[in-house]
Amino acid sequence: MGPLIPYPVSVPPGVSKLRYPDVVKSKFAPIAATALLLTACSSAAGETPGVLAAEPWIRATVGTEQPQMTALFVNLTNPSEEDRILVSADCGDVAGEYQLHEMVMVDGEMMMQETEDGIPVKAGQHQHLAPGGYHVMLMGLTRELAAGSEEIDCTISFDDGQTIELTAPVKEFTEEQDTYHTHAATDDA
Ligand SMILES: [Cu+2]
Repeated sequence: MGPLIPYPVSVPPGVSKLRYPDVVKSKFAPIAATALLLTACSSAAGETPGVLAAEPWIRATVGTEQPQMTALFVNLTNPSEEDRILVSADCGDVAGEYQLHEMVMVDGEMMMQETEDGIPVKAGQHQHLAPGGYHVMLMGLTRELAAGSEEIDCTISFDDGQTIELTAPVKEFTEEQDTYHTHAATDDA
């Protein structure tokens, strides 16, 4: 468990209050099908399906308050009947250290810290790594990341040994992210 760190992302009011659909519904299928940036580690036929990952992105650092750190965000779905835990992430030499972070409120301030036991992806549910929530922290960045400048290959690993390779474009954090989630939640209601 690391120290508390001020959250470097300016989160628009209300973002942390967004409610995402918790249960995987058939309606999610078309969304997942469009997310072909990912390559799930294949499992033999008959085995429990692995976690799915969609829409990975890394926040641009140009012009931010703490350009030495940023975060990887991705939408995870666990279609299986077993809880899974995201236990590690690695995007190569772009950062010196990778941590899984959670948000905590301290005296009304949003802070982040390393999670004690990874990031849970419960059976039959989504887990959105998004600004204001769980994220993969990239610390000790070795270069500046401008929006649209590159796509970074990352590998995320789960407690059962599954790994997923992601190609995460560098993007600005915009309200587009929230709009997408707001619509998804509304559509699902
Ligand atoms: Cu963090």
